[in-house]
Amino acid sequence: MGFKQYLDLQPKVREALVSGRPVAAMDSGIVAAQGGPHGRGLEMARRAQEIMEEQGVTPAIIAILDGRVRVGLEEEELERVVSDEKSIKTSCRDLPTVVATRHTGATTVAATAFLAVAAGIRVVVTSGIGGVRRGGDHTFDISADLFQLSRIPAAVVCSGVDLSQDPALTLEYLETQGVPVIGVGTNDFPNFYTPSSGCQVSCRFDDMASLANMIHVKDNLRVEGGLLVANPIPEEYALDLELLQPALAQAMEEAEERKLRGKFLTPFLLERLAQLTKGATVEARLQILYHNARIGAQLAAQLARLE
Ligand code: PSU
Ligand code: MN
Repeated sequence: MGFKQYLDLQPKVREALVSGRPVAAMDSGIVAAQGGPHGRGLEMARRAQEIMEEQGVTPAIIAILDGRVRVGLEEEELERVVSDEKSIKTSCRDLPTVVATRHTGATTVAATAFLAVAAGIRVVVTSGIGGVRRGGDHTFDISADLFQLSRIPAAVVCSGVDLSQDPALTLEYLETQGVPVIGVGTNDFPNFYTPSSGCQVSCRFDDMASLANMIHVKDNLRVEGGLLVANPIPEEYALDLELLQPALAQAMEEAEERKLRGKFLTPFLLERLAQLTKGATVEARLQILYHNARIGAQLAAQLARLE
């Protein structure tokens, strides 16, 4: 039985997978309270799903509901995940506990990628992946998303790492872990709210057919692990980093005062940044997610053609 005894595939996701039609996963962590969606989680999830459908791709949001691994959510299930204030932020190490104790969990990128691949889905759409935090060279605050991506053969489509992370350290860590970082139409690693961090990606692909082919070659070569697909925020939605710096500094200082550590830090910072910028970061994250949903769906469609 193994993994399947805990899995509930949404019927339309199952049908798509069985008939070889493209499916792209999305993490529930970004739309649940922990993702700091500031009351806009449902709108965000619905629109991202719609965008994937418009590309002919079946969306599969992943979450844990009462200990069941759910791949693809019905509308009322999505509403539960978004509104459940007690849902547990679930990374890979939390998965066995959340499932065994029949709790409800919103999955991080790491857990989403793990469950997606187990269910037969290769592409994961998110807004920002966890990174090496600013100061992470001495705090050791390095997201499990990065390490898990070195083991799980998923292509995670994101727009870089959020502002509280250090893009240069994140890229060093990914290099060590052997994770290719692909720039979509760019050589620059995106900086989440702006298109460039000033750091370089490891390779650039301008269209998803060529990237799908590279992934196919990677599989044939048996190069293990996943890929980070870095898709820059469209210029018209980019924020002014200068204006964000004071809010970021304040949020990080408050987190320090509260001695926030581990899994609680990212949710706090995302929410505080949203409050301090009066929702500007949330608006940008919505647009980031929609753009990633489009690119992720295109990649899933191209991969399905090769299989
Ligand atoms: N960054 C964002 N939005 C998010 C997250 C990160 O801009 O919602 C969430 C994702 O679920 C990601 C997780 O996988 O936080 C990483 O948490 P940590 O930094 O604790 O590893
Ligand atoms: Mn951390």
